[in-house]
Amino acid sequence: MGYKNGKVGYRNSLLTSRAVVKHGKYAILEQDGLVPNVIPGFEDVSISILGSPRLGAGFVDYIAEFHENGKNERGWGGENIQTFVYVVGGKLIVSDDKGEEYELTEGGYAYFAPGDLMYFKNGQKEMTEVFLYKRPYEALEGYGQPERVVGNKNDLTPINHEDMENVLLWDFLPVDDFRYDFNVHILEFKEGGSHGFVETHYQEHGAYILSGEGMYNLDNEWYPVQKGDYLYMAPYTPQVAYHVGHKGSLAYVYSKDANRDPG
Ligand code: UGY
Ligand code: MN
Repeated sequence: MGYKNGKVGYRNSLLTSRAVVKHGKYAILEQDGLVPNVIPGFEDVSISILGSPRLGAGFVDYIAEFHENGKNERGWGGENIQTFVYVVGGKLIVSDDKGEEYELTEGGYAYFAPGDLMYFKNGQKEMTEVFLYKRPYEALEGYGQPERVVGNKNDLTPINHEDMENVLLWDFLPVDDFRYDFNVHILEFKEGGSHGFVETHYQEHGAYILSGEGMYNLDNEWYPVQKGDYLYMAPYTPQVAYHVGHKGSLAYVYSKDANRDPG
C-alpha cells in the first residue's frame, strides 16, 4: 500500500493508476503510487512527500507512518517556517525544544509558530499515521506572531459548509485572527452531500482523504477519489465534489491560505 511500511513491491497487477498531475494546476496522487522518501531527521518513519513547490504549491504536505520506534529528534520546521501535524490514526508524542510535550491521538493536531521546531515520537507500539504540513510564514505588520495551537477534532463543533445540511466543516486554527496566514480544516460530506457550488478561488489547497469515496471535479474534469488519495488544487482551480458509495462519509483534511491581501 503505497508509502506504507516502506514497501515498494508489486501493488497493482494491471499497472494502472488514477494519478493525474497537471503541474501548476491540480493533481491527484493515489496511495499505491507513493514511494517512501528519506527526509533528514525522520527515523523509522515511512514518509512520502505529497504537494510541494515542485508541483506549484506554496507549502509542502507529507503522509507518514511512524513505526514502533519512529521519531524525529532533529527538530522539524525552521526559521520563518510554520508547521502543522494531524494524527490520522494511532498516538503521536509532539514536543518542543524546551521539553513541553503533547500526546496526540486520532483527530489530534498541533500547529507550531515560525521558528518553533517540532519533535516527534511514536506514542505506541503499533504504527501511527500522520499528515504533516509546512509553509513559510507571511507576517502582517501590526499583528504579532501566531501562537501555538494544540487540540483534537473531537473537542470542536463543526459548522455547516456552504449552507449545505449534510456537509460539515471543522476549523483547526483561529478564523479571522490575522496573525495566522492559513488554516487547516476537515470537510465531511455525509451520504448525498456535495459542495453548494463550484468554487473558484484565489487560495490553494492540499487535501488528504481520510475516509469514504466521492467524485471530484477539478477544472471541469470529473475524477473518482477515495480514502488515501491526496489532492492538490492550485489557486483558481474550479473545484467541486460529492459523496458516493457505501464506505461512510467522504472526509478530508485540507489546508487553505488565509487572511492576507495579495495586492
Ligand atoms: O474551503 C474551501 O475552499 C473548500 N470548501 N474547498 C474544497 O473543499 N475544495
Ligand atoms: Mn476550496
